[in-house]
Amino acid sequence: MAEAAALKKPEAESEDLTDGFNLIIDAMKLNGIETIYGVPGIPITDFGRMAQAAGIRVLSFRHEQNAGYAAAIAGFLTKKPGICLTVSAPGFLNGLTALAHATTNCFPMILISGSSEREIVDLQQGDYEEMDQLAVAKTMCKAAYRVLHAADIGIGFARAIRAAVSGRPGGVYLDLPAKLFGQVMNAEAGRKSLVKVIDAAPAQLPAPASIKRALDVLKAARKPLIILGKGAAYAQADEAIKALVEKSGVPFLPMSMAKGLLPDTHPQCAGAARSTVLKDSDVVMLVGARLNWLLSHGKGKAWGDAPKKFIQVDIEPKEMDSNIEIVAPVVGDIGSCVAALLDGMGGNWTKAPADWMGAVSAKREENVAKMAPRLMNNNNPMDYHGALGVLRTIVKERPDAVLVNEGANTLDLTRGVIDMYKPRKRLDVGTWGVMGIGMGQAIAAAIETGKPVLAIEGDSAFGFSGMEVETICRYDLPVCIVVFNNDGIYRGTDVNKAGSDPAPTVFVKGARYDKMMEAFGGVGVNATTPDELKRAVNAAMDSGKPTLINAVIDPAAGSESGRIGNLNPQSQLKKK
Ligand code: ADP
Ligand code: TPW
Ligand code: MG
Repeated sequence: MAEAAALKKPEAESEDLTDGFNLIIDAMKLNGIETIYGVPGIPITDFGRMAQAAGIRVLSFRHEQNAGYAAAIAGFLTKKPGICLTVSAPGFLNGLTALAHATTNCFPMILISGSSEREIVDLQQGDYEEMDQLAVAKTMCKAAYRVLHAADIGIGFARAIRAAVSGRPGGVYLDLPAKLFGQVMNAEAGRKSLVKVIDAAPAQLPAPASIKRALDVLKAARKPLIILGKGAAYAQADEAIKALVEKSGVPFLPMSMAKGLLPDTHPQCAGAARSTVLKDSDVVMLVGARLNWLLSHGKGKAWGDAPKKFIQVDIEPKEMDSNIEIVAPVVGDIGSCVAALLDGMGGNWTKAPADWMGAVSAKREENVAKMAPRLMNNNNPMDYHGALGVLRTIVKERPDAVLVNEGANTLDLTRGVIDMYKPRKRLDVGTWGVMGIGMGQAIAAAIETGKPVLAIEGDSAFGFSGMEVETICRYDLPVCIVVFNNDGIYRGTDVNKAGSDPAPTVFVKGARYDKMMEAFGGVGVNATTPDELKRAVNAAMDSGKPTLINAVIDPAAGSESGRIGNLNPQSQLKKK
């Protein structure tokens, strides 16, 4: 039937017509999609122009991967699917990394890609940018769809939106062949074919028995711990989560992107006592956090010898027992689950033992005190702690700013040093520890939140998306990039013992990344001391002008792979 409608010839000159271009735009607008991140080209150039003319914000990037990372993080920030739009084969492939990243991180995103003629692609006759994109995408995302007929555009978008945001959010691929855009159909029939998605991510209520089971386990705990993950940040159930933490009196540990969900300065925050709480706790309640490598799979040295029971709150039932036994699975959306837990706790819940919270606080104070003098150092050349000491204060004074962060030492030390005060203000490399998210995230954060962005970038990390400084200048976004320039990956001190090529981990010594920003009309600053850094960042945050500060860091200050050097395989052969 859809086919018949699509192929129907216009009956008379006067018939009111629409086409694929317009129906796609209408389907997006009907569903509140206001922004597209992408790169133009055949077959989507005109579509981008028309979408812009129709009031959709179309942000044009320099590389699809960065547009994809922007869309992925827009999904995290808004709970609506972030849209990335690419051209066929190579553009599609450039966007695919970000689609896989979105799926891995449980961010809702739709990668929309134009594609070549099906008849030619399927016979492998060598069309322009030929590729069976749908088949390639399928393994990288939660769902993948192709729309062949204009009359199916409405349903195609409805399916893509639902797949992206319902249940465990993730990446969706939507394949739009070139021919679809120009397909003409009756305007009234077209209008009727569109679908406004009702309740795209329906609440998923936990079973009452699962709530009782979880509370029984929690009640019996002597040393309970709550771990908040980025799923909890995504859920936007901020007040309920705060109430759960405070009512229970349980120390909480935020995963990287959950920092700020409750302030890192909250009296129950165990961020600065991480190893102690992992080792000594007896009951651990995971809320929107997976027991993957980032939590040592819930076992081994990091978790100590004390026997532990795990409660897990997650929307994905298959996540339970993924690494170790979960004695109290609570399956549902976090908002509903936390509300049910609070309800079950009633009016006179006994808080977690005070001596446990006291021991955690003592450890935390001890660690904070140990770190304090390092953050005030004025070493020349500047080291990570000296630089981060001033950035930490700036973030404290500007809690609404969004912090984007990637690198190795630059990532691990920033995460540890800089306290966050509000939910969803820290964006970073996520589950994969991927380099390259920086500029895409910075751009999307500025666009989606309207707040200033501070991107703290390793010099290697920055290089993966550095060309987008032009995009930042073009759209005049309030983004301040600080490149921690230590001349390389981990350290700038490696030497090649066998020849004249530089060692694989080092870059041009004394490079001036600030000049890249100046090339496009932004502000560039070279900062060699914490004082210079502080002045430059404050000026950037006040002015809102695109700024890049080349923060010169001692090339010898970092360590191999930052905090995760232990994951590097070691040769068992004796070194010669
Ligand atoms: P982190 O890296 O911060 O530990 P993960 O990405 O490993 O976080 O885990 C996030 C978890 O949150 C995923 O298992 C996902 O299924 C879950 N999740 C995401 N959104 C929701 C939601 N609205 N309700 C419940 N669980 C959610
Ligand atoms: C897509 C491997 C992990 S961290 C890193 C690389 C290349 C860069 C570290 O250097 P940087 O930080 O940013 O200068 P610093 O402060 O330690 O010097 N490719 C991808 N992702 C990852 N994670 C890598 C490579 C890697
Ligand atoms: Mg570096």
